[in-house]
Amino acid sequence: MSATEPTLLTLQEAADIVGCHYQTLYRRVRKGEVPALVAGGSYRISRADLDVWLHERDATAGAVPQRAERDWPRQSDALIASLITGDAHTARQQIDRLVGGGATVAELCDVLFAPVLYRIGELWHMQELSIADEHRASRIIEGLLERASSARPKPGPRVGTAVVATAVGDRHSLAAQMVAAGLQAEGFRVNYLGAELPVAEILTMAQREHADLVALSCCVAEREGISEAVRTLADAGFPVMVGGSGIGRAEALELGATRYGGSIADAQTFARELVRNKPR
Ligand code: B12
Repeated sequence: MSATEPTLLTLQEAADIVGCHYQTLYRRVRKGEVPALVAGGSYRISRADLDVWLHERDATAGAVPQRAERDWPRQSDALIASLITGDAHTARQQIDRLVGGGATVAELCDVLFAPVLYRIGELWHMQELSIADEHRASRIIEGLLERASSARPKPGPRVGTAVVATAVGDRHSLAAQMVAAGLQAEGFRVNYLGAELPVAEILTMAQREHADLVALSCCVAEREGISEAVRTLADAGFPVMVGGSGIGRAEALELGATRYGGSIADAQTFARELVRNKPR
């Protein structure tokens, strides 16, 4: 290669540098967040572009997980193996070890649980896992998330109140549960409402609890529920944060969201900003 030729990395090579699973990077590339080009039928990322992206990412103090010291791809493989066999006990032990070693809730969600769920989805799509296998795996992850989230509660008074849900038409509660766990780890009092809630119910809860923030997760292409929810909550004056694999930044902002987040770390960054700017 000549000195002027850019170094092009495969997704796996770039993911190793970032310290995330290659599927996480793949998702960011697909969303246009990480610049990439297609060569020989697969994505390539220039080393220079990756360095710029990493620099910007790290400069936004915790906006996405810092480079992991842990071997997350290996952790993902181990967790997938436990989930596929329905071995909740081994999965719990793995999470206890990670939490004991200092892994944060955001890290677990963004670099372990989410990539593992995408993989489960792929296996399901390829009919290598049944619907029952997928349901069992989702249920085990719900339990792991609860466990990780209650392991190290943030001490001190609550810094704010949040309402977290998915809109009508979206049954994917797990991503919302991750947001709830992430905000709780930031010291928020979280009213987690689960999936598919009519907007009138979300609004009433937000008003009654004097919510500082409403977070909505969206994992589907269906738009009626999320559009109505964002519009109604924003019109009522609540900061509305939207995220999830079903929606991108531009669309979320167009619907009227105050902020878009692509990760649990993003949710936490916005929550911290809200607290900093809260009138005393
Ligand atoms: C598990 C699963 C289910 C479970 C959900 C269990 C549960 N309790 O959540 C069940 C079985 C219920 C289910 C049902 C269906 N599902 Co489904 N499901 C999945 C699967 C495998 C994983 C979803 C998940 O939890 N992902 C992990 C989350 C955490 O990832 P994420 O959304 O990217 O979230 C991360 C960030 O985006 C961010 N984030 C997320 N939300 C928010 C919010 C805020 C505010 C912020 C800041 C950040 C943030 O943080 C997270 C962590 O990093 C996906 C596959 C996939 N590729 O995701 C399909 C998938 C989402 N399902 C899909 C479909 C089609 C369905 C069904 C229609 C299937 C059917 N024919 O019945 C139904 C019903 C859908 C409905 N109406 O809601 C499609 C959606 C396609 C689309 N664009 O519409 C997918 C993508 C699978 C596919 N490739 O076709 N599903």
